[in-house]
Amino acid sequence: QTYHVAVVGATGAVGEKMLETLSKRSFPIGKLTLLSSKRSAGKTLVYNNETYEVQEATPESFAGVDIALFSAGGSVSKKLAPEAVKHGAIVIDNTSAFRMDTEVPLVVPEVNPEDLTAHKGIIANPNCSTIQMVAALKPIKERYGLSRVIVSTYQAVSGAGTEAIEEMKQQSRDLLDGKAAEPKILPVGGDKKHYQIAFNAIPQIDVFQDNGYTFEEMKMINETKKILHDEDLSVSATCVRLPVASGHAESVYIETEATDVTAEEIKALLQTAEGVTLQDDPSTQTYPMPALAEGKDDVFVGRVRKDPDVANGIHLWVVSDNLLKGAALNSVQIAERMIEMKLLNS
Ligand code: 11C
Repeated sequence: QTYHVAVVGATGAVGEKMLETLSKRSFPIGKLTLLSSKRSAGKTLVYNNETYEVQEATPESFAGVDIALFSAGGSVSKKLAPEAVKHGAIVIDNTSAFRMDTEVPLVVPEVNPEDLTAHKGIIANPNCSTIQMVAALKPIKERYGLSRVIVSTYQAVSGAGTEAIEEMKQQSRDLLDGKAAEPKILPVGGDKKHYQIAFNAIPQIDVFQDNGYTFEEMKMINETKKILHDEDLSVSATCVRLPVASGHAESVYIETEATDVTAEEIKALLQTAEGVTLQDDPSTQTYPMPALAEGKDDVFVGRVRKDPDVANGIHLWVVSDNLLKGAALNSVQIAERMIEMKLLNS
């Protein structure tokens, strides 16, 4: 059986990775429709050696579509995802538009695939920084219980789109040439101030909320609780943008419910966890890094060690390609899992 797949936001950073991922995994596509905003419509893209013209996404674009992968920004999803569902499509939405909607499952297939059964047409793909963290934490929570998570992120500019990658490169060239950097986009396109990202670290991803946290930090807090089905879990986040093109890194401090867990036990557990690769050997300086994770599917975990003072405290370093497991790959894996679970119209 094959499916009519639509990619909304096909020309963006995640859209490009979605096409690569669908092709690489030989997703059973019978028909492919590539959609975008009016601005990018008319561009051509190649999929499996065939050239496709990208069309402007409208409600009518979804006639006959089985699976619509959305990654064109929250406002496009809010407007068009319900239209796609009306036309009978299953929507897998990579934006934050519906993630906290109680009617919408928020899914990482290795973590909470069972939530897919409750879908009403839209399934939300979590934020990239949340996905890689919960993939590492789920097996630990299951075996040892989890009471607290404190995460600090080191996030790549590709999370803010292709223009942000270009901004980082241009600023780097300008500064090395002795010219001034010209910040235009980061930290947030529409915010009042912009700061240099080249040779810098910016402790702001997305806009500030009234509680002093940024929206990215609140996404990590709220999405983690929803995906792990644990509203009582204490979660706090500090999200920082670094001049790295691809691959988010996270320093994660956790407290388990069990008090006698060793770092070796956590490592042994993660060694066999689905979608996780342990890279942890101080004697050979082995640990995950964004440059090693780029282009790879897994979530990489290393630097596992006990807190020196807190009996149930453990530190982890978690790295993954934010455009793959953090976005495109997770969306495609959701579609694959729905096929396996017979949750798609046949
Ligand atoms: C970033 N995590 O790195 C963001 C990008 O809610 O899907 C993903 C935004 C989202 O800037």
